[in-house]
Amino acid sequence: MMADTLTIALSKGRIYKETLPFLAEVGIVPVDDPETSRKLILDTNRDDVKLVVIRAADVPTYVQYGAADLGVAGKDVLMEHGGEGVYEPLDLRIARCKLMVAGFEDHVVPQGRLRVATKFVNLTRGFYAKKGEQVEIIKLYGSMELAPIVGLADVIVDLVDTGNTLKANGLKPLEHIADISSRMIVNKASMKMKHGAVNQLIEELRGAVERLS
Ligand code: PRT
Ligand code: MG
Repeated sequence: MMADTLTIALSKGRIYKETLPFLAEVGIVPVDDPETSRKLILDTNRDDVKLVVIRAADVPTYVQYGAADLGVAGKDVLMEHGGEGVYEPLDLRIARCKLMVAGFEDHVVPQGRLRVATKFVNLTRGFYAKKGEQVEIIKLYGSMELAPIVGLADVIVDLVDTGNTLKANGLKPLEHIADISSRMIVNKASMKMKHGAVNQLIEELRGAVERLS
């Protein structure tokens, strides 16, 4: 019988860079470099493993619909997506950061609803709903740190690593929402239909994470 082909969805940048050593440790080496190649589907040294390189926020969607069998996505992206149709069997412990509420230390709490700017609309709604707070969420696609400065929002919900970006804009972390790292996710149907290949790869990667991190 022919071996099942596995497609793994990754995003360029830190997730690709930090996943590469784990893939190498289990014997998967891409033939092309996504940072220089324009190809969106990368061959690897293994005929049965392909990589697709897409936007970070699109990884759960590709895996949910089975366009990729597996993927690597930040917990922030997974929380925002909702995790429908995917399993999350392995924490790769890479691309770590914190999801925080941030703003001016002395920001005035408005009479009406707090205005929160973020690209994480769903998870932000969930966070404040859990606290029983009614907020107005303003969807942005980037540069969230600007929003409080120009009066677009009272606070932001964003990822914080060193805190340098907040600091450079006069903002402070105010509330911790979640610790973030990247996770291996698997399409639920692939987990059944390609169980042998998927499970073997996950367990090999689990070992690689233990050895390398
Ligand atoms: O960049 P692009 O628009 O293509 O997509 P993306 O931002 O979704 O991808 P990418 O590669 O930037 O991030 C992928 C994943 O890395 C995220 O989903 C997180 O899980 C994780 N990660 C880890 C981070 C950071 N650390 C991080 N520091 N993602 C973003 N940042 C940004 C943050 O948004 C803020 O602008 O870095 C800035 C803060 O960094 P400090 O060090 O100044 O605090
Ligand atoms: Mg980015």
